[in-house]
This record gives sequence, C-alpha cells and structure tokens, in this order.
Amino acid sequence: MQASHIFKYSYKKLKQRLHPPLLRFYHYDYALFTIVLFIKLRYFHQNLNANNIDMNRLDNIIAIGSIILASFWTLWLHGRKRSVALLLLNVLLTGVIFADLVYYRYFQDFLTIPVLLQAGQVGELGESISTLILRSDLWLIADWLIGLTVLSLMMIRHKIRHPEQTQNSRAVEVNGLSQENMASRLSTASNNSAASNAINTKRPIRRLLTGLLAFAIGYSMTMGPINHYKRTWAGDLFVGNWWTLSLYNITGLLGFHYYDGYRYAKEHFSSKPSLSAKEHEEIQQWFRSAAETRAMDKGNDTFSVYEGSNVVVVQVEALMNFMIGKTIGEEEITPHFNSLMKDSMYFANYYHQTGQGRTSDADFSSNSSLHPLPTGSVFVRFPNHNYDMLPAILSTNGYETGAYHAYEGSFWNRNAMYRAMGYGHFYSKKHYVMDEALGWSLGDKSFFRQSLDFMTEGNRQPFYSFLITLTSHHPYQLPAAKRKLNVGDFEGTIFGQYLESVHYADEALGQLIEGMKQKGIWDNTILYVYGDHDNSIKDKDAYEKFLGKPLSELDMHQIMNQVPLLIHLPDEGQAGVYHEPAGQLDMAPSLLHLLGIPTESYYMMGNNLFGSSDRFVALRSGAFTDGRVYYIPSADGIFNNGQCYSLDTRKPASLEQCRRGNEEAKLRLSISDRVIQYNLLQQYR
Ligand code: GP9
Ligand code: MN
Repeated sequence: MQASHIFKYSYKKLKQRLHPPLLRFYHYDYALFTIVLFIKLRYFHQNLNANNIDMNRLDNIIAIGSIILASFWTLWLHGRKRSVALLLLNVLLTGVIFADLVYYRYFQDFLTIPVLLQAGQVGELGESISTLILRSDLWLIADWLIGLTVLSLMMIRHKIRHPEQTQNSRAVEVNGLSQENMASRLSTASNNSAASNAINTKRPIRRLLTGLLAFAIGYSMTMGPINHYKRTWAGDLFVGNWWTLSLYNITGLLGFHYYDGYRYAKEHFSSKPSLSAKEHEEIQQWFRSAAETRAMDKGNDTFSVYEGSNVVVVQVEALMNFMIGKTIGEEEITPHFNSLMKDSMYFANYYHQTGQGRTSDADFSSNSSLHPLPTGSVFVRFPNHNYDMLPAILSTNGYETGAYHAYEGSFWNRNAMYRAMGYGHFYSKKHYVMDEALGWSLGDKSFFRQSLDFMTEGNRQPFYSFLITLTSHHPYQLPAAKRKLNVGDFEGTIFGQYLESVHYADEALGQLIEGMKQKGIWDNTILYVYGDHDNSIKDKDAYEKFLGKPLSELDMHQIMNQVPLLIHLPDEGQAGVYHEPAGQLDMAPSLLHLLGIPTESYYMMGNNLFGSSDRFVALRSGAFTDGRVYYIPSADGIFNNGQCYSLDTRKPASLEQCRRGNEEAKLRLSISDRVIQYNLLQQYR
C-alpha cells in the first residue's frame, strides 16, 4: 500500500481517537505545529549565546504570534491538505532557523535578503561549514524523526491487522484505480462521527473565519509587544541604528525576517517616481564635469608620484579637530598626532560629512566619494547597489585589500557591505585575540598591533588597509589604570573622559607608527588618518572652558563638524598645514591621484586634495563652505532662515553670498541620494 494512502487512513484514525469525548478542537495538527516551532525558536535562541539578549515573556508572545502569522493561512485548507501544508511549512521554517543558526555561528549575524542575493557571502562559510554544525542541532528535526517513526509504526501495524487490505491495494494499483477510489474505500471504514466532523470542517466560511481570527491573534501577539518596545526603550531602532542583533532582540527571529522582507520591498519595489530623462542628464552632466576637472589634475606634479605604495587608512573613533595641538595643564592631548604633523600634510579645515549612519557613513563617504543618506545608513539600506569604491578599484589595480575592525562583523551590516565594497578580507572581532579588553571591545593598541601583523603576513604588497578604531567611543570611560592625562577641572565629566580617551587613542596611534617602522613599511606606505565624526558632547560651556574663549555659533558649528585629517606621504613630501576646506568625500579621488590611477570613469563627488580647482564641502545637514563663506541651515530647512557667515571676518554676511552655494549643496546631496537609492551607477556604467 502507498504511504500516502496509509497517511490518509492514519490521519482519519487519529482524528477519531482524539475526537470526543476528550476535546472538540479540530486543529490538533495546528496546535502541534505551533508548539513544535516555538520549541525550535527557543532552541535557536539558546544556541546564539548572545550576551544581553534574553527571551522574556513578551518575547515568547512575539515568537508564538510570529509563528501564527507564518501559518494562519493553512487554516483555510481542509483537513488533510492543512496537515500537509503545515508539514511543508515546518520543513521550510526549520530550514530558515537552521540556516540562520549556522550563519550566525560564523558571522554573528542573520541571513537577510541582500545577503542571500549577494553572491559569495554565504559561500564564505564553505570551508568551515562542518565545524559550524553541531550534533545537538539534530534537535531541530527531532519532530520529523518522531513523526516518521510514528508513521512507520502505523504502517506496520496496519499491515499486520489488515493484510487483506494491503492485498486489495496491490490489486487496485495493478488495476490502475484512482487514488480517490482508494480513499473512498478507506473512508467507508470511518465511523459516522468522523464523517460529520469532515462535513463541519469542510465549511468554507467557517474555515475562512478561523484563518482570519488566527491572523488577528498572530498580528496582535506580534505587533502588540513590539509596539510596546518601540514606545518605551526601542524608539529609534527601526529608523537609525539598524543592527541585526538589536532588531532581533525586539522582533524575534521570524519577526526579524518579516521586517527584513518589508524593508527590502519598501526600498526596492515601492513606487518611487521614476527619474525623467532631464534628471538623468543633469546628474550625468554633473559627474562629467567633475571628471573633467579631475582629468586636468593629471598634469599636476603630485599625480602618480606614489604609484604602487601601500595605503593604510586609520579612521579614528570620535577624533575631533578642536584639541589637536592643544594642551591641558602642560600636557598635550594628542602628542603623537602633533609630532607626526611635522612630517605630514595636516588639513586644518577638514569636515566629517556623516549623517545618522555615523561611523558607517564616514567609512562609506571616504571610500565611495558619495554623500551618506539623509536617514539610516547606506551600509544597511543599500549594500548591494553599485558604487565606485576605493577597495574595489585598488584590488583591480593589483592591491591586497582588507578592512580591520575589532567589533562584531554584523554591526552596521559590515559583513555584507565589506564584501560588496570589494575587500579581500574583513578582520572583525573574532579574528583578534582579546588581550586588551577595553570599552566596547579590544583596546586600540592591541588592535593596531594585531592588525599590523595581519596586513604584513605573507608580505603581499601593495596593500590597502582600512582600520577603524573603537576605544575612544562614547561614553569614553577608560579604567583608571589607562587614564594618563590629568584633565584638571574636567575630572569626572564626560568632556574630561573624552580627552582621556583621545589621549589613549593617540598613544595607540604612536605605537602603530612605531610598528609600521619596525615592519619596514613606513617608507613605502601612505598613512591617511582622520576622525569619523564628533563626540556627541554638545555642552558649549565645556568647549569654551577648554579653549579659554567665548565661542560664536560659527565656532561651535565648525568645532562639531571638523575632524582632523593627516596624510603622511612615504618621503614626507608635501608636509605642511593646509587651510583650504576639505571633507571625507575627498579621500578616494585624492588617494587615487597620488597612486596614479585615473578617476575620470568613476562617479565620485569629492574634491581632489591634490587638484587645483576650488573646493566645495557640503555637509549632510545642508551646511556648506567654499572657504570664503560658511552656511548654517535652520532646522526648518528654509534657506532664508539659515545663517550665512563670512570666513574672513567670521561675522554674519548677507544671505545672498550663500545663495548659490546653497543651491550647489542641495544639488550635490540630491544627486548623491538619487545615485544611491535608484542604483544609478548600474544604469550608467
Ligand atoms: C562600532 C563602531 C561604532 O562598530 O562602528 O559605531 P558608531 O556608534 O560610532 O557609529
Ligand atoms: Mn564612530
């Protein structure tokens, strides 16, 4: 007898047994499915070993709600069809849970649609897959094993009890009778009560209502607690900081996947008005003229002077410009940076151009020479769109490329984004030995030492290494043993702690330079060091006290938006202080210029710091400077409500002097936004 017939028969038998007098609930299979999936989600959670993430009562409710949301539609199906649908759904969801678990063990991240669409990201698991699957994972399919055993036992028992039916079934198969005939024979064996149940459960309206009711219950169980979290402590989580784990902490695993699907659909399929031919032309024209300007710079004597040099970029967490070269008491805050300045190019008016994506925005802008987005982070929202990225360009020019950051690889979606950016390697927290636990993760000193070992391993040169430090991260609390700066009156304040953290990061930078010299790469490496963004301390009094003078609106705005940039060239060429405005978008075209890699075919918006054209720096807020004026927009975004300053007098100037610059800043920001959101480079290249 065929297994399907046995299944059909056993199903009816089971239903008869479970039916009166015990319960009058027709959906045992549905209840069983929900319980089993819930247990699997709990198993998944326990296996994450994710610090600080508990599954409390509300999270359990969300988990059950999200299972119901995945399965409510099966209640629209009748009897056996429903059971089969639930079985298939069980297999599918178990597959999702298992895939996430394995992926998490490697990347400390969950699978998302962009990751699945990105070739290679999952493939990276290849070699280590066997170490990522544990024997205990068999628990995830324990229900399948039990189910199969029960079914087999039923088949055997049926064969023993009804050998004649088995014979009949063979005869039927031989005679070619349809399965429906077989089913009707078996159903004659059912009793009247089962038949009446079948009539009941066949009622379509009743099934429709049951399904809808389940949907409503599932939706409330899922969204009720999530909305509660959003109202209380997780307000911004769905807007700004999109970190997979923090989202999971709120939504649970299935909820996370629903959200990922919703987010992907919203970004990619929601009807954005399509761009007109005129808009396309305007955008392309802008890039053409920027490329022509850069092409002229090829005649400058700095072009290609450092061809083939290694490049080490250090993006220092929250390193601001206002305390560079300054002392507190008699002590310099950044003695190593200050001493390196003597042999380097120091850009005294360099701006961070970040938005909500903070560190990830600084990284994105510097490497792509495009502006970050007005909301969220490009790393998370559009990791798979096309950009002209410095690591990818350098790797096609024969460079070994690596990103180095001793924190969770999933933070800011770095695992996915760094692959998309064309890095050959991403060294994240799991690659480092935690021999200097400090703040969020590994201290910068050990981070630099180990990163240097990684990048010089095997002597594969030239290399491009992008390092992101972390110790000087908000709230800047160093343990007493690491605090070496006497911050005087600032002792015990967050501003004082910030100075101490920067002092530590500066010492680490000094050790990196020493390490580079010891490894013999100092003389053939361009070192490019800058701060990622401000320190989030907006207390004007603290800055006035530190700098010993009253600060105007213009002073304060520049303080909060300027980060230092230092470029050390292999032969100490071009050393000096540069006052022209510059910004993070300028990194890629400037480095490519020094390396002699033409940039005309690239869609880049930044200045070439080695070019001769006028500078223009637009900040994400819409503020801008061209070195002559500085415009600070008002919160309402209305041009006339903003303030135009003259940088000569440092006094307010007439708005007219800022009007054209304001239009240019808005144009650049909107061109950049459209390039990113519409994936324009895919069309233009
Ligand atoms: C952590 C680092 C810090 O990985 O990116 O991010 P931030 O909070 O500065 O954006
Ligand atoms: Mn940062």
